Order: sequence, then C-alpha cells, then structure tokens
Amino acid sequence: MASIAVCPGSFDPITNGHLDIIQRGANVFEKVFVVVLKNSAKNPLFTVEERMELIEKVTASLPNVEIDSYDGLLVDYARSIKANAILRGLRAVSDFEYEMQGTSMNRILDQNIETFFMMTKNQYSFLSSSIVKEVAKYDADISGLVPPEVAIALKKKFK
Ligand code: COD
Repeated sequence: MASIAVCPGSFDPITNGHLDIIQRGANVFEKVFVVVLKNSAKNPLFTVEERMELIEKVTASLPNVEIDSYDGLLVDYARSIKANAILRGLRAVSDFEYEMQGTSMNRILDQNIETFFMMTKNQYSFLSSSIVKEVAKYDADISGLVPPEVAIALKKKFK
C-alpha cells in the first residue's frame, strides 16, 4: 500500500518549524500533501493563495511534496487523494489537548486514516506562526525562524 500523508494546517505563514516537519515527513512517507485548511478559530493574515505560494517556494526542492488547499473537512480531503495518514507536529504539552481533540474527532469521522505525530526539534519548540507575526509587526529580526521568502512577505504585509 502506498503511504500517502496529508500534512494539514493554517500555515499563516509557514515557519521553519512547519518546514522541518514537512521535510522529515517527506523522508518517511512516499508522498506528502501539504494542505492549507480553514481553522475556524483563527483569523488569517495571508490569503490561501499567498500561503500556498509561500509553501510552494520553500518546499520546491522536495520532489514528493505537493501543495494544495481545501475548503471542508480534513478527512474528506484525505479521502479525495487516497491518503492513509495525517501528519502533525507536536511542540509542547500545550499542543497535546488540542491535537487529542482533533485526532479523536477525525477518527470518529474516518477510522481508516491514522494520525502520526512528529516531535519538533528543540530549537523550534517555542515557534508558531502567531509569535512570528507578533514580532514581525514590530520589524524585529525573524531570520532563523522563517525561510527568507516568508520574512520578505511578512515585511511587505506590515509595511
Ligand atoms: N514545530 C513543530 N510543529 C509545528 C510547529 C513547530 N514549531 N509549529 C506548528 N507545528 C505543527 C502544528 O502542531 C500542526 O500539527 C501543524 O504544524 C500545522 O500548524 P498550524 O498552526 O499552521 O495549523 P492548525 O493547527 O491551525 O491546523 C488546524 C487545521 C486547519 C488542520 C484544522 O482546523 C482542520 O482540520 N480544519 C478543517 C476542518 C476539520 O476537518 N475539522 C475537524 C478536525 S479539527
């Protein structure tokens, strides 16, 4: 059976923490679909198209990674591309409850799709799109936290 994983998220915008999970996932799964989905609890800064374009740019060197977006349930998207896995990143204990809820709900919706968690690298354990946006707003140096293309896009947004 082909191992096809969906790596879902808001990616508003993609950070080095996300990218690390995608790169390591691409070493494990035959194909990884990075999909921009709607998190109803979040109010995005970048449009879906802008987020996809940034992800495309920073994953261009990964031949088995595809970028997509979907307006609907994650499990419906996963079924539509015949994925048998969902790939998520875990940072700290604070992520656990949220991930537990999402994973349990997805399992109720489709028992055939397994969720896999990859532990963040230590240097990214504090990193989130929100914290990057918060400091980028004040023109702080965010190199090392996001790929250069993303740093430029953030600079433009907050100009
Ligand atoms: N290191 C490692 N992993 C990280 C880091 C980091 N520094 N930062 C983020 N991550 C991981 C996150 O833990 C997550 O696994 C992934 O990267 C994406 O993170 P975000 O914040 O961009 O994305 P989320 O958590 O907002 O995504 C939520 C979804 C959009 C996937 C969710 O809301 C969803 O599935 N929506 C569609 C509707 C649906 O199906 N709902 C039911 C299931 S909840």
